[in-house]
Amino acid sequence: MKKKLLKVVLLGKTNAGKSSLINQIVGETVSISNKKINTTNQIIKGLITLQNVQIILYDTPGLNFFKTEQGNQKKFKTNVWQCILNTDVILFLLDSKTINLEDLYKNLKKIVNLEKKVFLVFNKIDLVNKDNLLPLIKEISDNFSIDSFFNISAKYNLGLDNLLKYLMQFAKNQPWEYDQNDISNKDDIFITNECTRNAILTYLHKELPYNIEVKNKIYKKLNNGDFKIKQIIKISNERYKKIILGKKGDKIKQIREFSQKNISKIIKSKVHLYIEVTK
Ligand SMILES: Nc1nc2c(ncn2[C@@H]2O[C@H](COP(=O)(O)OP(=O)(O)OP(=O)(O)O)[C@@H](O)[C@H]2O)c(=O)[nH]1
Ligand SMILES: [Mg+2]
Repeated sequence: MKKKLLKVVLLGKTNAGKSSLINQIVGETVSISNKKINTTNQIIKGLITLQNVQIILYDTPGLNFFKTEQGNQKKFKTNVWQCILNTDVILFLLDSKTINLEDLYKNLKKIVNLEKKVFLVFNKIDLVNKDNLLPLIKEISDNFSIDSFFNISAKYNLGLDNLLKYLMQFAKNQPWEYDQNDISNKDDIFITNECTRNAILTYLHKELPYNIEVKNKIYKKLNNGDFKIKQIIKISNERYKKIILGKKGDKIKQIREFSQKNISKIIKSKVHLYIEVTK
């Protein structure tokens, strides 16, 4: 069978469930998800190859990413825009519980004239009554030419088979860009660093989690099959150290344990995680 390729970009506000959807489709965690806002901070590709079709799913930072950080936002917008232009299909994801039509229309106006397929995906269908979405779908179709609407739950894997099947028909006769078994363009070190960033997002509040960077220092498979991983949390200000460590080191303990557990799940091995906090 001839090889086919399909490039799909996921767009939507922060917390719409873009990363959750990609992970559920790929079947592994390739992009961290969190109930805190602005979890994804760069474009990550999730990959799935079904028979002769390879699908590249581009996870993007939420459309309202850091409204206040002008420099960052500009760079991120350029990257996302280039990514959109490079793809065949746009999946615009909505959190069905918090739809703001004015905001949606503002975003749709920017993408509906690009001559790309645009699908509107109502996510978190587990939290709402589907029937309540019907008048909304009617109103949106009256105003924009949307190629198709879907109801899904990324978290509970509802409606995803249907969505995937539908997407596959838009694949083009093109060589694949990745190996058949690849699931992401990122390596294991990336996702293990991200697990610690996710733990920091979970256990620390306000702006602090957004001002740190996690780097890998040691990533080693031991003779018994366990992994020894050492990471550094890079902080921009010395005073953050106390906050990250917490009283008697209780915060960093929680962060380390949470991250270690998630890394173990992802790399399917026992992990010994060490974390250092430095400027
Ligand atoms: N109930 C429910 N929760 C969901 C569903 N999909 C995602 N979530 C939750 O919504 C939150 C945000 O999910 P993410 O996947 O991080 O959202 P995102 O769009 O990638 O967010 P950013 O990276 O910040 O742009 C997490 O707590 C998820 O568990 C769903 O179908 N149902
Ligand atoms: Mg995300």
